[in-house]
Amino acid sequence: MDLLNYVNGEFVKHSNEKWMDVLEPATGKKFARVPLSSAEDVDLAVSAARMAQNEWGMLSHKIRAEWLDKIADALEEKYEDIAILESRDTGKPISLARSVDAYRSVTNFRFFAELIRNQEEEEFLMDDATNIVIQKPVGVGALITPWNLPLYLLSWKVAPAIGMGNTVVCKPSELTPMTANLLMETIDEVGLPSGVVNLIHGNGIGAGAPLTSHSDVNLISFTGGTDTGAKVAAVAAPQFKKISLELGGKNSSIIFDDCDLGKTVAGVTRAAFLNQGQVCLCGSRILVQSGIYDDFLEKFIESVKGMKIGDPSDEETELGALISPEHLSKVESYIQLAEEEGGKIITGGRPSLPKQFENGNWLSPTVIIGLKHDSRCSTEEIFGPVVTIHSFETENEVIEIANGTRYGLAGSVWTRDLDKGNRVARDIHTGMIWVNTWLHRDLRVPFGGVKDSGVGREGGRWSLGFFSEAMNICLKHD
Ligand code: TXE
Repeated sequence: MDLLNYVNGEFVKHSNEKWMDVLEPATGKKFARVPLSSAEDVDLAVSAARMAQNEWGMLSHKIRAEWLDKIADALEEKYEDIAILESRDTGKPISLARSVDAYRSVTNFRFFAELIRNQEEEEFLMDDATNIVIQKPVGVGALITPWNLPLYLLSWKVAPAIGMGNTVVCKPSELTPMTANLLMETIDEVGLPSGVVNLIHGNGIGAGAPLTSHSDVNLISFTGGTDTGAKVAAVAAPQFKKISLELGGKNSSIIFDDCDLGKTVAGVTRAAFLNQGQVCLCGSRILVQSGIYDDFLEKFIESVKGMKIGDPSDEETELGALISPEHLSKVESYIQLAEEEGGKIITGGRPSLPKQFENGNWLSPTVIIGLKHDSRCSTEEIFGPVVTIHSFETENEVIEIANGTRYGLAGSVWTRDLDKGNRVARDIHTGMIWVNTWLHRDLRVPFGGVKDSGVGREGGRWSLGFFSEAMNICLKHD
């Protein structure tokens, strides 16, 4: 299947003859081709978005919210298609593609429809004047997404962006273009006005960079690696574009000796290895209070070894393949580094799987102990099924360890004492902390990180604020 770009309400070929094979991470088999578009294609898409923006921006919040509902309804019809396609394109287990990717993609559109429908102008009254604050569209938005949660993250951006009156050009990862294509087919089917949502396939150099640097792009919402985020910011800043960056993470799971050990082992295993550890929120540094270290380690290893790895289309599978051979070798290079840094690998390595998977990107969940908490492996983002485990004595010590990386995205604290959980959370320099849970998501709360995990917040009213320009009109009374 040769994918096409989606520009001004039409599926169109890109302007050159450059393509990239789309491979199944589980088998290495080619199953589609994605266009490697260029600046020329990007320019057409931005022009289409620009042409459509004025009329789209003048519609009421209510009308635009109805369009979001229409897209949600149409996506819901394709729930199983989304799950199957996302699982095939990313290598993640079908159960995860259903419960996380398909579920959240529909929910994102529904959630923002509801939130935007009920948006009202704000008033601030003075004795002699009335201040009215309105939220105007920013203009044309560039939405750039990564390969780990393709439709989940694309829908997270498209829904509030167009809901607030902007028009957009989407640029999904070249590694996982399939469900972005399904979203365009859906948008086309519901008859969304042409030019409101456009999509250009391609890689960072050929399509991503021309899009972020385009003079007619007013806003960029980017999710991806920290290094790439820095490049995007460097291009956007001098042009004063509005920018939101959701970047990498190296999140700590902090386990106190008064935790519920059974629940904690299950929760920390899920936080460590969901989506093969390829989620920026994953808990890849496990910090255990010394009193329960041995007990936790024994139960955690048992839990990890019990995870079913293999065929992503098997309902029972808990761990699928990594996204690409290049990413697999990046992750394995960190495991090698861990040994050089004095770490001990308790479990891991290449799994033995049926022949049909021999060309897939497979790695068993890997647990490393004995590393210093400031070693490279326990402070740099590995973004695979690899965790390092460290012990600590006191609350102050673990807060210092948890804050000892360049990142500040998320983390979790496990203790029966919620006051302690709440207290410790406040001293951790991240955008989010879960206490006795992980990835428990209320879409109304702010999502994003500090330090090298990014800039800005999306989610709930924070998305509405980012995807609009607040304006104050002050009416002086006679
Ligand atoms: O991200 P990239 P990738 C981290 C994780 C992973 C690393 C690379 O560490 O190893 O990022 O993953 C487009 N201008 N996360 O390759 O390279 C690119 O085509 C504009 C964390 O997915 O940052 C893709 O669409 N765009 C992250 C998108 O940017 C450019 C989830 C992301 O690509 C560009 C995934 C450029 N110069 C990876 N270069 C999270 N926080 O969830 C590339 N792109």
